[in-house]
Amino acid sequence: MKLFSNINFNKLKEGLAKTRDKLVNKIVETVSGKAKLDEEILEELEDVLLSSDLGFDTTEKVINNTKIKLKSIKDRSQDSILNTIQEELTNILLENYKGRIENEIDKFKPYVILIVGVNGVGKTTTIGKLAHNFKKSGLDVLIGSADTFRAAANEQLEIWAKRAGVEVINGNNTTDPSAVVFNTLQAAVKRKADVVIIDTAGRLHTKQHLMEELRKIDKVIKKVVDYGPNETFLILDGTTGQNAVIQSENFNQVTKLSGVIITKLDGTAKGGVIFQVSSKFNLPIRYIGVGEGIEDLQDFDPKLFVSALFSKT
Ligand SMILES: Nc1nc2c(ncn2[C@@H]2O[C@H](COP(=O)(O)OP(=O)(O)OP(=O)(O)O)[C@@H](O)[C@H]2O)c(=O)[nH]1
Ligand SMILES: [Mg+2]
Repeated sequence: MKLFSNINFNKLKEGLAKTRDKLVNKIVETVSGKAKLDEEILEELEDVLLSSDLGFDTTEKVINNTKIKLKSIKDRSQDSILNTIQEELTNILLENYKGRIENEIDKFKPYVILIVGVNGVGKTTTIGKLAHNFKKSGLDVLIGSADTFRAAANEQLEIWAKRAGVEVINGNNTTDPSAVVFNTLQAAVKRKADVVIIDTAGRLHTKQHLMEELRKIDKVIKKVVDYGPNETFLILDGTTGQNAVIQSENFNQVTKLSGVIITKLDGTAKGGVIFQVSSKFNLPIRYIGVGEGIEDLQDFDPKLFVSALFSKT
């Protein structure tokens, strides 16, 4: 497989401008001009992290680790303190990092990816972008349109699939998502597709309903490929801050998530939520959305992400 990397550092940097402003520039302000690093500065730093959507536990972790590390470092210059915080933020994301998904895909045929998330977070758009990325890696991709709740859902998915140059299996007017999933997987096995991506509805009314629906889909997947699904990715809208945390909590309770994709990181000041979601739920961030175009789903790399966030130019 040729590995296709969709990381555009400049685009990432641009997209993170508002989060940088809220998080990193505030950290710099707090640290700069201070003679020594004392409790007062640490408390100020804590406030900056808390107000940047990192949440209490993740903030404590970053602050405590920073404290411990700085104790063993002689150099207390502003740069050294900033580097330490940058390192600790990176470590938060590295804790659950799983690397490139392409390293796993070869081991299963088809590799089955289920996409879940509440309505409007960017599931369908992300599937189009994902299909495009996989296609560029030379993989044969099939999409299953299991959002049977909304009439226009098929059409939107078809448009994205066309852009990506991949095929969609839809329900031919069936209202049963599981039936679509079954047909998609059978088709994938038959033509020896490399990857199957399944779109689901975000509009289920109750947690109970959602749980039942996802359980049914899971069962149907296993009927065709007993190892599946390989991934259940939760899509979160990065602009929603704490709501993204609540959604993670809810989905984590009803299904076994394997990773998170955070969309709309372009232009939001709430990108700090990425640290909280990863750390609180022990989930790897697998991709990030940085725009509405087909090229705008980037592989997630913790070091690059935090470097882009801390980038001065
Ligand atoms: N700026 C920006 N917009 C995005 C991104 N990802 C998705 N969007 C926009 O978010 C809106 C909703 O996207 P959809 O893909 O339709 O969301 P969905 O989760 O499938 O929605 P439902 O099917 O209604 O549940 C669209 O207008 C997308 O263009 C992103 O990374 N950046
Ligand atoms: Mg959709």
